[in-house]
Amino acid sequence: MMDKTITFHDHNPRIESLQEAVIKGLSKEFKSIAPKYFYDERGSQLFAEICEQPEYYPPYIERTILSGSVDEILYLTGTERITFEPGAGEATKIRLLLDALKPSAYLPMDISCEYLKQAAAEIVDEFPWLPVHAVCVDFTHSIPIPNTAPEGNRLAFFPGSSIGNFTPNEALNFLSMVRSTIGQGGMLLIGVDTKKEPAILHAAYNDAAGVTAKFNLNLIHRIRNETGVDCDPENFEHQAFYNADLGRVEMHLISRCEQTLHLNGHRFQLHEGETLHTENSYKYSPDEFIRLAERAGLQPIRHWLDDEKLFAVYLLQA
Ligand code: AVJ
Repeated sequence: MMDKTITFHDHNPRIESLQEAVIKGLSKEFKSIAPKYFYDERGSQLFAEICEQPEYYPPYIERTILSGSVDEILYLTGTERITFEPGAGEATKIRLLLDALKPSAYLPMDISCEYLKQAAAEIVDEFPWLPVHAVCVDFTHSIPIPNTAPEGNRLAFFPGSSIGNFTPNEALNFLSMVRSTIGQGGMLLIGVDTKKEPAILHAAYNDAAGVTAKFNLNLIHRIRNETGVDCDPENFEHQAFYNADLGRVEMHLISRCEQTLHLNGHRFQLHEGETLHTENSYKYSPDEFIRLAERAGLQPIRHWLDDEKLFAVYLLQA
C-alpha cells in the first residue's frame, strides 16, 4: 500500500534516446556526448563508487560542511519551508538537514522515476512526519511545484556541485529559473566545487583505483549494448584534465586507434588520438560564483568553506 504521505507527480520527461545522442554527438566536428548518458544503472553504481574514492573529495567535504553548519543554516532559513531538490537522485544529503529544518514538505525531483520512487519511499520511512511530493521531471526544462504542496516560503537544495555540469551561461539560466520558482524571500542552498591546485583536481578525476575511468568507459559499453554500434571499450582510453583557461575539468574518451563506427547507415570515423568529449565540470571561486548568483537575481546570505577551501556551500536569497 502506498504511504499516505507520498504523492507522485509525473511530468513524463522526454528522454532523448542514446541512439539520437550518439548520432548527433558523433556527427559534430568535435565529437561529444552529454554527461547525463553516464547514468544507466551501472553508471549510477559507478558514480556512487567514485564518491567513496579518497581522491574524490567533494561528497565528503560537502557533507562535513553541511553537518557543521546545520545550526547556522537553521538560524538563517527558519523551519517549515517547502523544500525541493532538483536532480535529487538518492536524496542522501538532504537527510543531514531534515530533522533540523523541519520542512512542511519535501519535493525530490528527478528525471528517473524509478529511482525517485525508491528514494521517496526511503525518506518517508526514515522521516514519517514529512509529507513527500516526488516530481518526475527534467529539471533543466522546468521546476514544477505541485499545487497540492503546501503554500509558504520555499527552499531549493542543489548539492554536489551538479551545477558544474552546466556551462556558465546554462548555470545562469538555471539559477534564474530557481529564482523564479522560489519567489521573493525564497532561498537556495547550493554546493559548488571551488577552483584549486590542478593537481588536486587531476587526482579527483583520475583516482588510483580507476573507478572514474570505468565510469567514463561505461558509456562505450552502453553504446555497444543499447545501440548496436560495434564499438570496443578496449579501443578507448579515459582522459581527465583541468582546463585552466575555461575553469573546468574535462573528461574525454580518446580513440586508441583509427576506427569506424557504424549506426543505422551512418559511418563515424575516429582517428587515433581523437577525443569524444563526455563531461565538463566547472569550478568557481567564491567571488565568481557569487557574481553569477547575483546576475540571476540571488543575493548571497552566507557561504561556508572547509579549511582547505576545497568546496563551498552557499545560501542565497531571492
Ligand atoms: C556529479 C557532475 C558533480 O563533475 O564532479 C565525478 C561527476 N564525473 N567524477 C563532477 C563526476 C567524474 C560530478 N558531478
